[in-house]
Amino acid sequence: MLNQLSDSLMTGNADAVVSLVKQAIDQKLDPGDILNDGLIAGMTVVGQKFKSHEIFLPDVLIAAKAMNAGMEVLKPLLVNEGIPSIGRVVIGTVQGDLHDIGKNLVGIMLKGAGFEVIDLGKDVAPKTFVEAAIENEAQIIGLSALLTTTMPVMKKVVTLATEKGLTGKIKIIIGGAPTSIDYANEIGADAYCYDGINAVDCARRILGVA
Ligand code: B1M
Repeated sequence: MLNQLSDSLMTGNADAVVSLVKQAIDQKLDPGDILNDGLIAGMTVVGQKFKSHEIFLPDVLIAAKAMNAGMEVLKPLLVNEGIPSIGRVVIGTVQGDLHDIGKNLVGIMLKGAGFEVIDLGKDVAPKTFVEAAIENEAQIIGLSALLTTTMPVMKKVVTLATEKGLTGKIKIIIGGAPTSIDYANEIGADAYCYDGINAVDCARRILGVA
């Protein structure tokens, strides 16, 4: 069933994706497996095919829509509503970057772990991140970038936060396929997180939550 789910995502068949996610849930498959082995597995192949010019941007776009439709169905199982907040995170995809699927997932994982998440969306300017973090008294700013060309915006956020005297008060975590621990160190971010689960670990560690 998860292979069928991946295949439906690759062809951008949102109706089939929604229906298969519902069936997988009904059959008590683990939500993490549905996400990783079904939805993310399919999207990984889409990325590979796009890179090798087997498919084109509109195909990627409809696959992304199907992915979002599937994630909407899965979301309630990944988020525990009503548990007390253990910290506040302002999250967004950096300016110039429209990739928000991974960022959305990270937000879902953080919420599921008990963080309050303020999602600024995609294409977010450095100033907006910093102002939102101050206004909302967030402890963490989470930055996502999927393009090598938008990674430098992360440095701009770190620089602006430093200029505003926020060093040590608000921690900055980064993630997204082209980023790395080395890049986090280079720009002075507080942590690099590999995926949503790792982002939860990073955020917990940063706030000293067991
Ligand atoms: Co684009 N795109 N895209 N794309 N796209 C990539 C990223 C690319 C790698 C494809 C490729 O060439 N193989 C390539 C980037 C190359 C590079 O810079 N090195 C690329 C390109 C080139 C482009 C355009 C420039 C194409 C064009 O116009 N010619 C264009 C740019 C538009 C823009 O942003 N300004 C573009 C557009 C698009 C769509 C709009 C069509 C669509 C995005 C739709 C959307 O997000 N709403 C899209 C998609 C879907 C992809 C791929 C296929 C899939 C991305 C995705 O959603 N993955 C992608 C190829 C790939 O990554 N395999 C590709 C699934 C998601 C769950 O994973 O986003 O990696 P990911 O998130 C992970 C981790 O990275 C991490 O955790 C997440 C969960 O595990 N993570 C964090 C992410 N953020 C984090 C933050 C954290 C912690 C962890 O803490 C705060």
